[in-house]
Amino acid sequence: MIISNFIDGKFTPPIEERMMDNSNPADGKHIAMIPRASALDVDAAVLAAQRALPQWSALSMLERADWLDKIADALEDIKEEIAQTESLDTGKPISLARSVDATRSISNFRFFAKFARSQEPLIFEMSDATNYVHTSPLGIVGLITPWNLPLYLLTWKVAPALLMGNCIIAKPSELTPLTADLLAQTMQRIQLPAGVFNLVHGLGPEVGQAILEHPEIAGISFTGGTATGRIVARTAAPLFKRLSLELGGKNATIILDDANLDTVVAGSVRAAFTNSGQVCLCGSRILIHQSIYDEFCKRFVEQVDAMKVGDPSDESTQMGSVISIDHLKKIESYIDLAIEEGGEILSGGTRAMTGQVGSNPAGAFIRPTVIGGLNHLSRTSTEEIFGPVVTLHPFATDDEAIEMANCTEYGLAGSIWTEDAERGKELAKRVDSGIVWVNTWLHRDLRTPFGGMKNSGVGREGGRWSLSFFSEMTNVCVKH
Ligand code: TXE
Repeated sequence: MIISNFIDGKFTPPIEERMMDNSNPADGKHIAMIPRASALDVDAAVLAAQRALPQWSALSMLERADWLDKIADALEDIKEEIAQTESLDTGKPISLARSVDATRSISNFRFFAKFARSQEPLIFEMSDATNYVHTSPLGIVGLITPWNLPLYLLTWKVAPALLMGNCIIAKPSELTPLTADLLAQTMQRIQLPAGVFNLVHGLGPEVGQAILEHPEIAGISFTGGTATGRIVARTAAPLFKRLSLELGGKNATIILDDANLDTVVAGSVRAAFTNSGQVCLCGSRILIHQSIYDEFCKRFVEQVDAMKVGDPSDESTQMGSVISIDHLKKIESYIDLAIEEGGEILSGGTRAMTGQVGSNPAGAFIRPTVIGGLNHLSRTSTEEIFGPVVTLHPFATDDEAIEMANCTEYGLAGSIWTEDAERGKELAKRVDSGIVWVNTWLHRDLRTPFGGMKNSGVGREGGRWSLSFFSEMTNVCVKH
């Protein structure tokens, strides 16, 4: 398979003709050649976007909402292909690719279309004047996305950006370019006006950097690692670009003394190991009240030991591979570090795996890993590993749990488990994170603000926060 950029409504090879390899992390096999594009391709995409902008931005928001529904309908037709492709490109289980990646990519478009139709004009009356808030698009926006939830995170940005009348230059992760290509094919099939959605494939420091630096790109929405987020901020801020940064996390799952262990164990396993722990929201530190620590550990380890790791295409697989052998080595280096820091491996810790694909040494498989006995301030317990590794820590009081939850540089998400919802709700306000779930995890209402505090990011997306990120506002005050 050979993938091209999508610029001005056409699939075009990179101007400098450089290509690179894309492979399946579950078996190391080649899948596709993809463009290693350059700043020249970004320039071409920006020119196409500039030509498309006047007509696209002149449509009403409701007309653009109809386009979002058209995109959703067309993605619905290829839903199974999206799931299969995402599973192949990322090594995630097909069941997860269906239920999360394919389903939510479509619902991102549906949600923003419906949300647009519920918007009321913003009008503020004074005794002697009326204020009308007029929104216009930012213009051309750059969307840079990671490999863990490739189409899901891209469409989360594409849908509101289109709705508000912007034209897009998108760059998916070079590790997982395939479903973005399916999205481009979809845009072509439904005849979205040429130049409104452009896709440029390539490396972060090349194409990504060119997007950040391009003077005609007015806003950047970035999801990725905190270290890359720093580069994005450093490059884009002096150009006064609008910036949204969704970065890493090291989220705490807090289990209070009154929690119901039957539901908590399954919930915390899911929070820890969904997508091989490669979700920025994953609960990778589990803080447990000391009165139930031993019982929780026993039951948690039993469930983790029983998890089926293996062939992503097998319907019964619970955990597939991680994203690459390089990433696997990074995860293993953290397991070595944990042992150096005095930790005890309670489950996993090895490449051992089950299933046919797993037996291929080129597959990036690792068992879900549980580590006890570490200080909560150790490096393993505070740095983002972004893999299937959790650390367990006992605490004595609610205050201590909060202090431990807030002890990292991150502040993205967390969950609190208790039979007393009111107690959970009050405690949640003391967790320095953008999102806290009580007795659940990754339960998303797309109207709510999504984003992080501290080094987990800048700004919020979701619902009206996405609409305002992707638009400029003019307040028109008319004297009576
Ligand atoms: O992400 P990068 P990587 C974390 C996780 C992971 C680490 C590194 O800890 O181990 O980040 O992962 C593009 N200018 N998360 O290296 O580099 C890049 O091409 C512009 C957390 O894969 O941040 C890709 O499209 N763009 C996370 C995107 O940035 C640049 C999800 C993200 O890649 C660029 C993924 C540059 N100079 C990793 N350099 C989350 N929070 O969900 C790279 N890119």
